Amino acid sequence: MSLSCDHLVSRHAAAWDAATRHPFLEGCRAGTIAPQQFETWLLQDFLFVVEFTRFAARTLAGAPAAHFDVFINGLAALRDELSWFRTHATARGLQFAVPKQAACAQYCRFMERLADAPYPVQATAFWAIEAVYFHAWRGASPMVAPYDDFARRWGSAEFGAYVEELACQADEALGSETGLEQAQAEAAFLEVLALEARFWQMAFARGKP
Ligand code: HMH
Repeated sequence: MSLSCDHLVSRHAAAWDAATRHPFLEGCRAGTIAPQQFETWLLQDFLFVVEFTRFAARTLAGAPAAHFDVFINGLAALRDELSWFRTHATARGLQFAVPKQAACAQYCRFMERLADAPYPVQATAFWAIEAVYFHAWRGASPMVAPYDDFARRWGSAEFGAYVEELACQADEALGSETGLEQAQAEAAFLEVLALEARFWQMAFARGKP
């Protein structure tokens, strides 16, 4: 049987939950998150998205031409996202010239390592990275202001439709692959889940005394 994105999520339900539910998100929903926690996430996520944009470009580079449109639209959305992050940071008086924290640096190194992976593995990891954000923010919606703006960015039906397109492309790529590459895709999926949980925890722990 060929591997699919749906299988991956149902096969690893506990790890999926750990990546998409966190007290950080509950704090944003309820408005109880401390500014220092939120701002840690904001700055580190910007640094993450810079590297994620590079990963998007590399994934596009190895994709069949029929998959270009979805990635090109994704890259355009990332361009807007980077400028949106800058607007939010400026409004809060924050500077992006901060070092990456360990959890962020580890996630970025993972995406760099995927440069050598076959396209089906990259497509699966790319889908997973967007899919966890959709489920995480949507699952904790609606959020109180000012966090509602963030929940809408990744929790919207429109973003969900994009994630679905990414899943279709990853499924198609996985369908024609050998067991070895499917195993590699599954390992990358699990690594994304572990890195996500660690990223939430990094931001959450930052604001604690
Ligand atoms: C940590 N994971 C993290 N940040 C993001 N912005 C996304 C996923 C989705 O783009």
